[in-house]
Amino acid sequence: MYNNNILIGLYKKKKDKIKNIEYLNELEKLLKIFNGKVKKKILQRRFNPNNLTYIGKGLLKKISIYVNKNFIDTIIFDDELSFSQIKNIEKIINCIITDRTKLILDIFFYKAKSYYSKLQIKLAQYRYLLPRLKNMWMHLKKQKGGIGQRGPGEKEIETDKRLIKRSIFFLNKKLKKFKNQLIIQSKNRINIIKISLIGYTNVGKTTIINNLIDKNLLVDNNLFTTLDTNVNKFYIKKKKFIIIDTIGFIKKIPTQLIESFKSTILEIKNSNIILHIIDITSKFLIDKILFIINFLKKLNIINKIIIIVFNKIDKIKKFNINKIKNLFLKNKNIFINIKKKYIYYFYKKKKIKNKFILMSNKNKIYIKNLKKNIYNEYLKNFNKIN
Ligand SMILES: Nc1nc2c(ncn2[C@@H]2O[C@H](COP(=O)(O)OP(=O)(O)OP(=O)(O)O)[C@@H](O)[C@H]2O)c(=O)[nH]1
Ligand SMILES: [Mg+2]
Repeated sequence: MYNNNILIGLYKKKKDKIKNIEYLNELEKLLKIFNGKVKKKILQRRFNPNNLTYIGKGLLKKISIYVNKNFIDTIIFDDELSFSQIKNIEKIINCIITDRTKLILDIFFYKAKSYYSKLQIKLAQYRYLLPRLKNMWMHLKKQKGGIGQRGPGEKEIETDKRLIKRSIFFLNKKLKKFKNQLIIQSKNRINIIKISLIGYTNVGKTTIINNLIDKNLLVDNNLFTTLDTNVNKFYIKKKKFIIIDTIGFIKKIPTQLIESFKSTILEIKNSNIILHIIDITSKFLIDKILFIINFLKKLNIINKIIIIVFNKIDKIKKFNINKIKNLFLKNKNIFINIKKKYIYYFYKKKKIKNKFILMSNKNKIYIKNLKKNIYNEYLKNFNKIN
């Protein structure tokens, strides 16, 4: 599986095409984790996915010929497929049919190291599997024709379903225990300022932490390098801070994962300062910023101090701040005041103001700048604590 792959996605309007090509490029980067090769990327223009086969049957038939000629073992669709879509496509094409969600879950499973992240991922995998098993049962029932008749395989599916439900129950129980431990831990840390780093995967979150506190946490030019929330302490002017590295975001993140990673989210919720890290060189920058802002909104993490950090500025050849400003001007929801170093966005018609800083991990001066900003925020807001 995942050796020779074809990637398939959709786009609605002409203007969406580039963005959707980028999604496929992202899938290609994800496959690198398994050393998988991409033999073909296909984008079809349609308003909605076909209920039965996601893309049109004609195109599927063409792909089928290509699959047989080029030893393709897996086709990955950019959106989550239903059980019946997979079954229908499998009738036309002779290889493994899967989707972005399954690929991300497989990567998390492959890379998770700590006991608890393994539990969280197991839970996400079972959540992905359960509705599919239910459908598998319906599928067999239809094949058999009669209601009440039990065919071969049904019993096994029933048993699997029961086993999975039981596993979900026990995993939830174990994770609840873990969450309670976290709540106690964070109560014990009430006098310590907690900073969470959040952002898209590969933007440099872990590198920033390594530079700030002289650590040697794993950093790589790959997606999803950090899969365990990392809590580290450090001092600025003898004041103790805790800094938390979190799992990177990705567009179309599987809902099963969000559900399972509640304890990670709790760490973000309990932070006093959030550093929202952005790779200034990434494509569709505003899109990614809005995606994270919306995510925070959904979790009701909105009235926090958020410092937006534009990282990797050493990679921009000629650093042109106005270029960035123009990028923001195009968007009604979010804009930037370069002189005052603020980013604004709207939430329920209320203007939210966040500080921003520009930095690069190649330059210690910027790290000092970051430390200074963190400390200033602390002084402004947490004098009461002491
Ligand atoms: N040029 C340049 N590269 C950087 C900078 N900061 C980080 N990087 C590189 O970006 C890549 C990703 O860095 P990480 O720190 O692993 O990124 P991350 O956000 O922790 O990624 P995940 O753990 O996957 O979410 C690495 O190859 C870093 O060396 C920077 O300021 N400039
Ligand atoms: Mg990391």
